[in-house]
Amino acid sequence: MLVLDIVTLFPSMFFGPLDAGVLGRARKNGHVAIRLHDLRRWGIGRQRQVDDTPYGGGGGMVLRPEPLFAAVEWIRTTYPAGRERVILLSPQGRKLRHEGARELAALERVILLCGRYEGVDERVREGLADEEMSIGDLVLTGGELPAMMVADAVARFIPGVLGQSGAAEKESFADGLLESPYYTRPVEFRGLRVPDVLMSGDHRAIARWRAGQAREATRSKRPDLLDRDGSVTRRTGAERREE
Ligand code: 4HQ
Repeated sequence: MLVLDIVTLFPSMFFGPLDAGVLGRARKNGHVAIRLHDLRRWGIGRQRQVDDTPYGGGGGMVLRPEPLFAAVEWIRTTYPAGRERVILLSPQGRKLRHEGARELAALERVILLCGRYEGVDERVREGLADEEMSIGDLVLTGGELPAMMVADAVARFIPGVLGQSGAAEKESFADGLLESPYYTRPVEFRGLRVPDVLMSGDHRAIARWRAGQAREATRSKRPDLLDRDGSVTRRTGAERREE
């Protein structure tokens, strides 16, 4: 079982989103455990202070290092774990991707640190986090929503979390292409028909059609996933642009 220890100033943000659907069921079934830790608990002094003004000026507030270090140390002492990783959610991090989520799912424990305000004291990066992870090139008000995205994406890779459909579905993304379109009943809706091939019962023809649709969807919507010759190599956008 994978354990996610999430350190945050806003634990209540996680109530609800993690309880519903596939992730909620995975937690109930014991495939994944999520523990929330209120950073305020390790705040400094009578005010339980967790933030302060940045040295050198510039305005805004920065999370102090001590509460974050104390939180991680408390988690480690209270719940010892073997293979673990400490991840700081930050726009400076490596982008969260399918493969990255798969990697994390193989660990015993992941500690997710959610920042707020202008960010965290640099010493958290230097001496506490094993890596930084970003959910995309945009700025959010905190690391909580990104942490939920990590939790959701990682849970899908834990055996038993997805049913039979899941195994096949992972396969289809593993080829690096977008998925082909899906249709269900009715056969005709407001003049739009389900492609005949899908109702032909010819499984080889259906597989061929789907492969062609997947390639075409990828070419038109996400050409960045393809090489110049139209082939798929599993590389990041940055790696591809460097060529
Ligand atoms: N943050 N991917 C937390 C992000 C972010 C992202 C901005 C992280 C604010 C305090 N996190 N700081 N993008 O926008 O992970």
